[in-house]
Amino acid sequence: MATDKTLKKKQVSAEAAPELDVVVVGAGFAGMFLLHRLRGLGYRVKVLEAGSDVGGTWYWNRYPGARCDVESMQYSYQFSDDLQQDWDWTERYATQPEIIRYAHHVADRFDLRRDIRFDSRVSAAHHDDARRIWRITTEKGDQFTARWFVMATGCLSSANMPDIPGVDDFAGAIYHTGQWPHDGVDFTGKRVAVIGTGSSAMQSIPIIAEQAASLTVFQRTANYAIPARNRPLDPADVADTKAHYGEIRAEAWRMPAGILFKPNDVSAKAVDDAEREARFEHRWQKGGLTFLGAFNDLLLDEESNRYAADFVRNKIRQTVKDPATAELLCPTNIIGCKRLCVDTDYYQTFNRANVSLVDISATPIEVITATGLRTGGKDHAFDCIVFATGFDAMTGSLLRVDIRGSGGRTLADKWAEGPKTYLGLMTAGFPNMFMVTGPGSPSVLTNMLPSIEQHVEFIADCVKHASAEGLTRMEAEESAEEAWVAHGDQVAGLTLRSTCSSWYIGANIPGKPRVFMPYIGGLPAYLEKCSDVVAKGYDGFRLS
Ligand code: N01
Repeated sequence: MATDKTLKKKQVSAEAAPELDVVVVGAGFAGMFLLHRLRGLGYRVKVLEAGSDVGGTWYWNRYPGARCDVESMQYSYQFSDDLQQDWDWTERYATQPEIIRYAHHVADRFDLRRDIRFDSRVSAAHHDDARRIWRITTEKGDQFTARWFVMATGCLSSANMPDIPGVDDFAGAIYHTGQWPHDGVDFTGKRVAVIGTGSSAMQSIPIIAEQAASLTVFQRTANYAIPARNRPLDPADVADTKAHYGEIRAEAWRMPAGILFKPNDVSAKAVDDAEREARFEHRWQKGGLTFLGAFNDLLLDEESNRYAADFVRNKIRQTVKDPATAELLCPTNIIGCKRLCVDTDYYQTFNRANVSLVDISATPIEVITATGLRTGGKDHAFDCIVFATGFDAMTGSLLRVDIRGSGGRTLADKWAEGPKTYLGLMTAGFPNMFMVTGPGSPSVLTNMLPSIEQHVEFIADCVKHASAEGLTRMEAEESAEEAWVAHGDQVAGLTLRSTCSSWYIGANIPGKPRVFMPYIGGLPAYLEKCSDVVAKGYDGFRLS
């Protein structure tokens, strides 16, 4: 016979039952895999996506030349061996159209779209403490309730549109690389301005320059780029990788960035000039981000870093014919402090007669006018302006949703001085809310696909564990969170990466707190910590 207590418990659970087990925000690679994994475990899941189809960052970033700078055979899911055996990448670095085709293939293959609501931007998510549920609202006014709420909104999804006066007065067309029109843009015969010289600019500038009548690049800070040396994949290499995918993936998990490559375990200061040059040259010829693995202390020691920076500056001077332009293109900061770029003919593009560079480091763009823009008191006329000005990284997409946790506290209030999380997965005071690759996790310092998969597996295990134990509330403990944040700050302080004005520390967004956001202790250390947490019964999390 049921006691009063058990009857009361039954009544509470009946009225508390939310319509869904999990609401996921975002149908990029994180949201897609979450849906597949959680649905496979029998949970009722709904994914809410602002775009009209899957793909996340690759859905929005369709600018000319957009491609991934992690090699395609590594920047792909590994949860399904059938999938990784069936799918054929065609180039060393996949283009955005090929990555989108892959995302569509995954959506079709696992029948994902039936549980994704597209064109549904989430505006608010409020936790109901009494019922232990989340109420999620979209901009259209649709409402959902769920026990668990996961923000799978990506690290670089909130486009940063600088607040330059006059944008609405411009008579021509304005584009942002991160919100590119789906039917493309034809720049033929146009006078084009590109603002910014980060990865998106460096990928798009060579292609826009081929089409445009003239292209003017407005540079605030020069950036380092290593040649991609992209090429079609050799079918024999693809077959070999597929035959050894398991071992290759396993080895990549042991690398600090989750990317398989052979780093040199020697200081740049421990070799003579000729050997140093030869090692840099070898990496330069191989191409890609692993240039920074030429020595083991390039991001730890300023002198070693200077050797690498000098090497790249010399390459720029050898490539760009006009000495004044070459000098402007030579970065002066620590190489690898801002995210290293990977390019195809970026520096060569400045040898074209229709391309010019304007240094705005000391003279910011004052105003956008009807006919162009003004900087340093000089007017420049354009038909199109391309903002390649990046993103409100890591926290932007989380904070633009009105998220309220326990007691109605807003996430914006909690993070007023910078994001605080436990493992980049949860933040104390926001029960049953997870983030995928949130601030405080290795995320953007790693190959995003494996990092996403690890978070999805962790989250799915939490949900499974809680339901198996009859628990309805899980949250990070404040003390565990504080210790993790302090550890993150401490390891960030050990590297040169935290020393410049990068988006890693929020420096690109006026007024944003300056905090090094990703966890820089390396993927293996992070994985070990996560395993340890689980082995100790979700140490640092409170379950009830
Ligand atoms: O953005 P960015 P992005 N006036 O922030 C300038 C990933 N990604 O879209 O350096 C004038 O790097 C700004 O100048 P400064 C990758 O992780 C990956 O290019 O702040 N200029 C900078 O030059 C990458 O790091 C791929 O002084 C202004 C540029 O705009 C991240 O996305 C491809 C300005 C912004 O550069 C972001 O890259 C593309 C202003 N008011 C992107 N505001 C892959 O290959 C900003 N700038 C995987």
